[in-house]
Amino acid sequence: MKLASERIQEHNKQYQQQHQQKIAALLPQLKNAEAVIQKLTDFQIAIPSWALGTGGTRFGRFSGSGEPGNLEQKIEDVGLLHALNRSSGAISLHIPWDIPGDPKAIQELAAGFGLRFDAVNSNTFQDQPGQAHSYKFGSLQHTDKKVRQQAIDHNIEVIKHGIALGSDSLTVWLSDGSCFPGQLNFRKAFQRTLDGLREIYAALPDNWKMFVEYKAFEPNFYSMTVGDWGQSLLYANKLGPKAYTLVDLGHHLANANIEQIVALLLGEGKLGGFHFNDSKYGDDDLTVGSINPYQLFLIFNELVTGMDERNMNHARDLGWMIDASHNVKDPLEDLLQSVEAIKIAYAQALLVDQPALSAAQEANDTALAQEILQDAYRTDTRPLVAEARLRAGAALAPLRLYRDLDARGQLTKERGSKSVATGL
Ligand code: PSV
Ligand code: MN
Repeated sequence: MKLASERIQEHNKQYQQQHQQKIAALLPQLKNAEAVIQKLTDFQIAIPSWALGTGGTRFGRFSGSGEPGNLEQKIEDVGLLHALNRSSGAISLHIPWDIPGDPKAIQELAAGFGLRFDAVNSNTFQDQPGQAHSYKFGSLQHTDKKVRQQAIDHNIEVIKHGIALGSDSLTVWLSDGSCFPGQLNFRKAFQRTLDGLREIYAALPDNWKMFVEYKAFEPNFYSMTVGDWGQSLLYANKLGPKAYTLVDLGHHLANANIEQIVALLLGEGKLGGFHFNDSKYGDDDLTVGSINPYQLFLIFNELVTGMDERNMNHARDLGWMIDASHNVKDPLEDLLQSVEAIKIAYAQALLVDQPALSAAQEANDTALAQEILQDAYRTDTRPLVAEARLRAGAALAPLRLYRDLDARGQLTKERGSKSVATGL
């Protein structure tokens, strides 16, 4: 479904006056509004190809309608999101869920929507039909060399798909681990995994990055071989300068201080990328910002200061991606909400008076430090985010326009009510 720019202009005309009032009230309160708006315009968040259909839990999946049935349709969906918000200018593919048949044609299709290809993701956490060896007892950690080799070969294959699409990073998430004490020799599992990652690392083109994603639990509930940021950092440090840790917000034990983890990884120059989502109990894959927006803001505060200290480009130097599963909401609506929540938190973090915060910290003025942070957090940054969208030619209220267009109805007419997307 293509969205004509006239339709966006028509929508913006309708909400222009309301928006002008809000932005006019906010701007005089801010010192750096123009710089913030520019940063918001530049900041793009990649959409995972597996989040465009309805997800599920192990108890079932209640599919929606008009879901994308192939990679082309997934790209069209991300194109629609990007037309609405001009903030979702990249797509991340999971192989083999989304193998591009004709990479050149796929790249052209994506470019037509203004999209590039973000990190490619390998999958050694499921057995595929016809696969020679099973990953039931792990992939890179496996006791059998043949299984490990199969997992290495798969990752190298994924890199090749990525090269053909113009991607420049590989995300490796391993579900390897154990379910019961005694099942696994931890040190051997670590060493085998490291050896496998080294072979994959050796196949990376010079300009590529490898992201090592960690997860504390699931599917193995006793130990995970890349279970936390410490383990991921160990691998990344041993692998070399192209390897980084990837933080998925849902992959921590409850109440983990993620902002501190982010600060330290950035300080070490080893934070590579992000998977945004939110959770109440575990890896619930809920819409980012829907449960704990303050934590999201605190994370962004560390990201902004940490990146600034290292002279990093906020938009380009880390991989930004959503990784969520949409069980009850329309996935496209959920993704619009996710991007909005990320940008609101980013804008709030850009408003923190960093010199004042730093002075309060040095003076051990705890109350003042909290005031400074919360002052920024309690600023309604939505008009700034909307202004950035307006200037980029996107919709002032993307979700409202999506509904006014009856986009899901249109997609259902085109694709039918029973199409089920590959992925989660
Ligand atoms: C695992 O829970 C994960 O976060 C990894 O990023 C996977 O690639 C993705 O979800 C899809 O299952
Ligand atoms: Mn993830």
